[in-house]
Amino acid sequence: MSSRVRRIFANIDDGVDLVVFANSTDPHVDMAFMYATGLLDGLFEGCAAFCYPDGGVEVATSALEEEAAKKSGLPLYPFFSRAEREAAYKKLLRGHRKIGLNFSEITHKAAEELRAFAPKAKFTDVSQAVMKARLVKERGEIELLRKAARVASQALADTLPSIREGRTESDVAADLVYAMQRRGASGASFRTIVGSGPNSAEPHYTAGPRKIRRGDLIVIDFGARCKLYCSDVTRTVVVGRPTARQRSMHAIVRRAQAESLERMRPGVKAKAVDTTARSIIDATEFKGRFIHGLGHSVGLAVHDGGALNQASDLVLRKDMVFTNEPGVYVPGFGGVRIEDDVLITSRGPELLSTAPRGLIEL
Ligand SMILES: [Mn+2]
Repeated sequence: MSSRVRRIFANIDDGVDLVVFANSTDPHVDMAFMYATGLLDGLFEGCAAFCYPDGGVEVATSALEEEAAKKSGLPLYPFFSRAEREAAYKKLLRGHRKIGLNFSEITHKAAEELRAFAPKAKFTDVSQAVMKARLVKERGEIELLRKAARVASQALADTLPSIREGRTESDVAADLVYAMQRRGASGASFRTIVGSGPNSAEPHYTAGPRKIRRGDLIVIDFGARCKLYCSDVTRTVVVGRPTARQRSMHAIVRRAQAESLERMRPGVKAKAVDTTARSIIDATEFKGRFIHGLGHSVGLAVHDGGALNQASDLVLRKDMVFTNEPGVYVPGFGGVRIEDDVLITSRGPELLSTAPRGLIEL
């Protein structure tokens, strides 16, 4: 993993001589720890990776995780007790003057602890450098993202036949997660969204006891996690025959996705991709109803750092992976969203998720 660590340091320009990724208790485990060590399973609560400018990495690990940590092939500093942990951290911090931390993920408490262990060192935020390094995926990462997207696409196909009038949103979400895990996912990459009828108009609704009714638009937003790598896919279905308005809503979102997808090539500004989708929707009766950004980077985290939105200054590069997920939401009526995971290649966009993109009628 030394190339990853060197890439992080290449994005830091102010004399940092050590970067520490320090985990607290789940869910406050920094995926940058997994990135820097290359570890693909284990929990590593209270553990830390110490990364050096030459690409070297050493791991302070609890005895509980020692067997898992060995898979990294990195030098390990196992600890059994709090006192041993403190001694290991102090030894690894000794002599370093400027220490980089991932301010986006480290807890305040963990940062304070490191300051106490190394009172003479200066601490600085390297979260931008970490984010930039993680944006560009390696071969192995792409294969895992491809698998996560494939598993999600297959799981949707498994689940669609069971979506019908009278079943609850929670029933459908449970079926989907079960199908993903049966197909090799370690779990869902985030809480599955099944928003039916009026609930489909809330972009981050989850799933509840509401029973599906005939004529409902249902937004299904879900993802698989394979060896920590995430997928994030959304499809919209209708139970029964869609109305003209439902059809036109879906057709507009689909066109916004198709045209913005074409722009997902190396050298194109992330903001411009968002603009393409947004201007299509804003030219219709659904003006102003696309109430979130077009997409986000996906990797070890579902929201992996980079964004396709109006605030982004990112330029797309080969081997980045983003979602493309335009949507329109009409309170009281319903919503439509179509989301795919897209790999940027020198030949253009490659769709990792494969589920059919049309309005699915059940
Ligand atoms: Mn998403």
